[in-house]
Amino acid sequence: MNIKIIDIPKIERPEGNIGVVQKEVIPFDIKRVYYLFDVPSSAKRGGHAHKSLSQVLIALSGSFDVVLKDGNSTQTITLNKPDKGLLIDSTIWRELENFSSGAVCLVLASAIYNENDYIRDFDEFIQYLNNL
Ligand code: T46
Repeated sequence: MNIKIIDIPKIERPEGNIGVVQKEVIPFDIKRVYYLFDVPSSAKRGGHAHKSLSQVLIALSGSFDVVLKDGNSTQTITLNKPDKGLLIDSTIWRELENFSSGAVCLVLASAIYNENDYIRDFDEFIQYLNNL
């Protein structure tokens, strides 16, 4: 599956740490940054794939699970460290769930928001993969 955990360089000090996301750490030019916060623990986010967008998800605070499907296999990754980023390439179905209290999901994206890039129906996603 076209996903990868990226180590975010950190500067550690007794008085606290700094995570530094410089351009060489991310395999695309960052065109948009957004974040999910105040997500109820019962909520599910995502439930879609992107035709061309790549993204890196970082749990800046708290934890949540990312369920990933590429049409052949399913993988669940728990994000709970602010110095780990999950790279999700295009054409991967994602669902985000089990958000802890106070969780913040930072997303670095390779393009500005475009609803036409979304596939929000799973059957349509499988059909899209079969036609690639
Ligand atoms: C993803 C997961 C991790 C915008 O207008 N601009 C934006 O940049 C975004 C991200 C969303 N929106 C609008 C579109 C919808 O009307 O906000 C509404 C909720 O978006 P969505 O249902 O796509 O939100 P999530 O949390 O399910 O998914 C988002 C990203 O869309 C998606 O790419 O991977 O976060």
